[in-house]
Amino acid sequence: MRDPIVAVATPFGESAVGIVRLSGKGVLEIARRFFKTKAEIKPRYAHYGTLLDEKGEPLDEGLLIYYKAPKSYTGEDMVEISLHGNPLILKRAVEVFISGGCRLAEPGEFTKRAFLNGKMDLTQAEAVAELISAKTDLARRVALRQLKGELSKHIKPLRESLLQLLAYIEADIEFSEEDIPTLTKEQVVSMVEEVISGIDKLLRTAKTGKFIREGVKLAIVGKPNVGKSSLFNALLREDRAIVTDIEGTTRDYIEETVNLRGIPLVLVDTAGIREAKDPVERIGIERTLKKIEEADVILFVLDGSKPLTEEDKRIYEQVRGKNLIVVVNKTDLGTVIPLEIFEGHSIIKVSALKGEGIRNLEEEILKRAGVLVEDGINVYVSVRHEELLKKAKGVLERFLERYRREEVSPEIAMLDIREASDYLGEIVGEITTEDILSSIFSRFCIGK
Ligand SMILES: Nc1nc2c(ncn2[C@@H]2O[C@H](COP(=O)(O)OP(=O)(O)O)[C@@H](O)[C@H]2O)c(=O)[nH]1
Ligand SMILES: [Mg+2]
Repeated sequence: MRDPIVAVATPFGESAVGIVRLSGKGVLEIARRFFKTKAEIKPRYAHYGTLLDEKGEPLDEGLLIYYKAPKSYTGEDMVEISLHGNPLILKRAVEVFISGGCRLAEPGEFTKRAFLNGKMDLTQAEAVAELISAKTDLARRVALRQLKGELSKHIKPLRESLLQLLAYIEADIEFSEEDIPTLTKEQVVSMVEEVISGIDKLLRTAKTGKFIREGVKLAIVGKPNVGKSSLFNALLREDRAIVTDIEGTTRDYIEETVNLRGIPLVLVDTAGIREAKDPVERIGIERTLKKIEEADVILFVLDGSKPLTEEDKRIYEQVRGKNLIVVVNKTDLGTVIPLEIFEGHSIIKVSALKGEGIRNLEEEILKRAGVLVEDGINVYVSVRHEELLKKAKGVLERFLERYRREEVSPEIAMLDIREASDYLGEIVGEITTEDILSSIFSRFCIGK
């Protein structure tokens, strides 16, 4: 068991209850010194008692639960004490346990220990952080499935296949003189191809995975007065941005997030792009251009009730190469604008003022972003997983190409297959280094 650590597990602020948790060697003895109960402390029972400070003065009263290793979150002896949720009390309680021999836990250290003690694999540990930070119900469901090991269930068989292949090749090298069953060339190729196709299936979830976790970034652009802020408000279903008929009302961008069927839409209402003399507006326009760069989808808004202007065309030239939806607004005033030049783009007609066509637009946004929610697969890989999957796939493809041309010796084949299987192992944490772990767990907060 590792050295005893302590941290507050609940958020800072006044609340009904606040929890201090301890994990590691000797935590029960440390807790007993300061927490006085009538009865003997038994594992998995709630014990009412009084927490004393370093001088033996009562600090608070609360409930203590002891979890005996290995049946605890971290796999070590753990103690959780529920006190009144006052930050002062919780801070003092931590100090008391530090005086008793604990040290303050690092960010994510409880979960890191759970991983190191084999209570969960790396994808599950990552899911803990995602479950806590999930912003939509879909994000929560995805995180929970990953926490239950669903992603590992997809990764591990792929790695197993590669390890099996490795064993065959190894046997081939060692016993090449003897008469033992080996794989035919076709069998090797089909095994590797199957692994690649399994990897592809997971890779296809990466984009949606990123959207579920981070949201789809949308920039609303167009010349002044076409109704960008009105559209922003209509999508938010809230009057957030200021709408007037004065050009240049929105001088800086405004950003808000709305939940669209489980996908966070990060909406950016931008300042109209135009030649501005006002320095404030000019800065706003520069910042707008940056938001356009970062956007996954751009809503290019036109006033459909008026003819197209040079200004519209100029803005169109700036954004036409991007992932674009042409939004023809103010349909309640009739549509006179010519749309031929936008052929090839999605065109959606709306009235931001009346809220018409907004649902259509939402559907189109998900489609243009490439969100893929139900596809028979119920896991969505993260950016870290995606990188490793791509590396594994790259190695396997290079291997196959040379293997087909009979350019690989069994020794080289072993190196390639081993490399690919190590990348997959890194996803679930069967292969890890201290660097990998600290980059993952440092993103957690203290007490997790
Ligand atoms: N009739 C009508 N007027 C609209 C519509 N959308 C916006 N407007 C009006 O157009 C003007 C400019 O709107 P605003 O959203 O501030 O445009 P922005 O400068 O592009 O942000 C305001 O007077 C809005 O009320 C619409 O769909 N129909
Ligand atoms: Mg505006």
